[in-house]
Amino acid sequence: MKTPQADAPRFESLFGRPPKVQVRAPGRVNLIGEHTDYNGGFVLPMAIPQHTEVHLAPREGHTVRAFSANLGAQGQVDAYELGQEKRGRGWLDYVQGVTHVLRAEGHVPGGFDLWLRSDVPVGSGLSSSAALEVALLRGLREAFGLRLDDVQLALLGQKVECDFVGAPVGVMDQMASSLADTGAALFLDTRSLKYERVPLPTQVEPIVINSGVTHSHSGGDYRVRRAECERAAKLLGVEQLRDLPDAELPRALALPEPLGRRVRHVLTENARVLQTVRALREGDLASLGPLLYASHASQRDDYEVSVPEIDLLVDLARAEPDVLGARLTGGGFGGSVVMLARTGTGADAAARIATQYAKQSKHQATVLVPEASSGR
Ligand code: GAF
Repeated sequence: MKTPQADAPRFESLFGRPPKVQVRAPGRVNLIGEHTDYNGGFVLPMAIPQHTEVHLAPREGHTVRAFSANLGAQGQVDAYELGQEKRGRGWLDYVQGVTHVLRAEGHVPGGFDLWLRSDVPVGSGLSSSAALEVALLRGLREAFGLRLDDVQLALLGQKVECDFVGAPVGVMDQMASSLADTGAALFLDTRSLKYERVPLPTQVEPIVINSGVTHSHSGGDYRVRRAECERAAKLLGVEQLRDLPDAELPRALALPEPLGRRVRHVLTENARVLQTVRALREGDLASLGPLLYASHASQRDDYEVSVPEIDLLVDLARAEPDVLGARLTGGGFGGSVVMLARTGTGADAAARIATQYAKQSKHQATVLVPEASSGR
């Protein structure tokens, strides 16, 4: 989807009546814990202010009519029949995927009219698709009285990706969109789905910068990483890499390249999440930066999901005295970096980093958090 267009028609003018339900769901930034979720490990995401907004009203029959305000005045109302969802229609696949999965799981929404808009940039590593899935599921839950709690809702969102869209993702993004907020990180055990909100110490603030290099998880690279982890787990005789004790790392490193390095990333990244949670709880600011930088190095060298533009943003962050640490966030192969800065310094540091980035790369960076500096 493109960025929201101010000239887009509203729900009332498209459908001739007001919406019955208006809900939203945020994108997320992952502070640390990357590519651990599909290995049964730990993650630490936060919600970001950017979100997807859904306006919706039930209608008689089984037709869904949907409009994306991100397409502006040029956009058109698309339609399909419940039970006849077919992938291959761009952003509408997420809507079709939600109704397909709901019905497959025994929840039966009727037809509805839908208007949506999102300011979570697509392909930025900030979960624009999870925000859409969770916002729509929230809207349908409210409009049709579906009996779903917030965790079940997140699991359905993940199923939309895996079973309909064709992106074999873990559960982090939908859990974050469904359960996280902007003031605290969501410490999630992706195996048990137990979670806890861990507030950031008041002395630090997150910064999120989008590199402008886009990615897609239904593409090959993410799938290949996931398959490598599954293969390594099988060769090592564990169900998931989460089950491999650290003492077994030498055995993993003897596997054919690059499996050992993939395992090393997952084991060390899980440990870094636990150390970050401890540092946040204890207000141990000195430990946070090295953990973020170590995570980035592991993603770049062992997991090989970074790109030169993202490495450049992380290097520029190192030159900023008030930035404690920085790393690639999200699935990788482009997307965004997350940084932690001393509170009150983030916006200026981000602006300087973006300026340098524009000079040294072919891309424009967008500062998304702190939100005031995004110029919206
Ligand atoms: C993407 C996926 F959707 C998540 O499930 C997770 O694997 C992440 O990449 C990497 O940590 O956002």
